Amino acid sequence: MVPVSIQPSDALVVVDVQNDFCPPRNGVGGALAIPDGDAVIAPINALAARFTHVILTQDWHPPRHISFSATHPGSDVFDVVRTATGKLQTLWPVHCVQETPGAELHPLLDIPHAELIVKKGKRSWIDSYSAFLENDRITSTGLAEHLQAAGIQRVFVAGLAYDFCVHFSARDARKLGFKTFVIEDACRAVDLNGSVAQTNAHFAAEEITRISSLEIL
Ligand code: VGL
Ligand code: ZN
Repeated sequence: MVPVSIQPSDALVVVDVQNDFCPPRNGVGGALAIPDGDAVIAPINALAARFTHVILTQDWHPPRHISFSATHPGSDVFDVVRTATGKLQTLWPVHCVQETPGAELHPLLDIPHAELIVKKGKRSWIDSYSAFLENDRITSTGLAEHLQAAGIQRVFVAGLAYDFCVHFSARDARKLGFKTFVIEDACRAVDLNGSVAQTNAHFAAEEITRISSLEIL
């Protein structure tokens, strides 16, 4: 265990802690519920209070988004298809539709000082797992520019899902030159076809550090 102390030039990126990725609560959310997804909220709230810079992301899809199996007649949820842009796309249940309760940030998330909310996956023809670059790998969400302007040097990533949006956000942060940490106990995974093992292999190869929130001083 190598403790890391939080600096003013660190940023916490809280990925997609939204109703649809958590078990339903009072009949709201759960469209793409990640097992135990709401268990990330308590550690994230506790950590966020100690960071000067906190950014939230929000999956924010139009109604007939390319990532929904309902948009592809004859397909099933979790099928992988090749889209018109040549990218492989995993198909999901309809989730996080713009302006619906399922797309709202989870009501127990308590980060009043969050400085930016990055909405991603907004365009019907392209998905965006990463908080930085959409899946065309060209279109910027603006987060990199925001962090660079704020003088951020290290990025800490937490949230949902470990093996999709946390995975791609952390790798892009690292590629952009930030020292990057993923706070494992503040994440939960979908775990689809070995996706957690693949995520861990990429993190190891790309010098992305997996830590526990207990190691953050
Ligand atoms: C996510 C699948 C589809 C995520 C978003 O936040 O990890 N996963 N859309
Ligand atoms: Zn999505």
